[in-house]
Amino acid sequence: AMARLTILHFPDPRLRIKARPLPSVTAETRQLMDDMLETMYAAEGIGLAATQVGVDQRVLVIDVSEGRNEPRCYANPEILSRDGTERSQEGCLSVPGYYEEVERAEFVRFRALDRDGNAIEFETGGLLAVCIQHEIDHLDGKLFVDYLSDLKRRRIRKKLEKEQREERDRARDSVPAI
Ligand code: QAP
Ligand code: CO
Repeated sequence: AMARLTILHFPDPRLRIKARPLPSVTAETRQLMDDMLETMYAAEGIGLAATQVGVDQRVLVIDVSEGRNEPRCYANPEILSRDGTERSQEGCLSVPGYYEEVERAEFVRFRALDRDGNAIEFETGGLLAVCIQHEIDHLDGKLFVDYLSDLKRRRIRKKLEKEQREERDRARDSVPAI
């Protein structure tokens, strides 16, 4: 059975942990991939890295298809080469409600292990290339807000901290006092 995981929000310090490579893809890895897919689809995202759900492993899931029926699961992802540059609007499930322009490589040559543990390699562009770069950044403890000005990043952090405080207080107030 699949389970929905909790997505960490910026500026949670766990988002800064550099994830560790997997020795191999096991049944446990596949369970994590499935849980991450369920979590990503429920949140209406196109990509999710294990770091975002507090798991210190180099695993990511992506679905950039229109029908949201082409799940991609990767372990130990690597960018072998990059070509060109492109600016596009990005968001992040760990930075809810904020979208900003980020510059990335336009094309990437990509290598990873798939859900079955087989080595795969391909070159891609467009949204998939942007998403791969964004998600690998997560595994290295990096967020898209790190590419913005200090002023923009600080504003986003302050607003999200306020929202998180308010959410925590609401949750506490809904528990009957002893
Ligand atoms: C990364 O991001 C990405 O703020 C994946 O309220 C984004 O799935 C790669 C989301 C853009 C390439 C281009 C964000 C959902 C989803 C939000 C996401 C939100 C609800 C972000
Ligand atoms: Co993200």
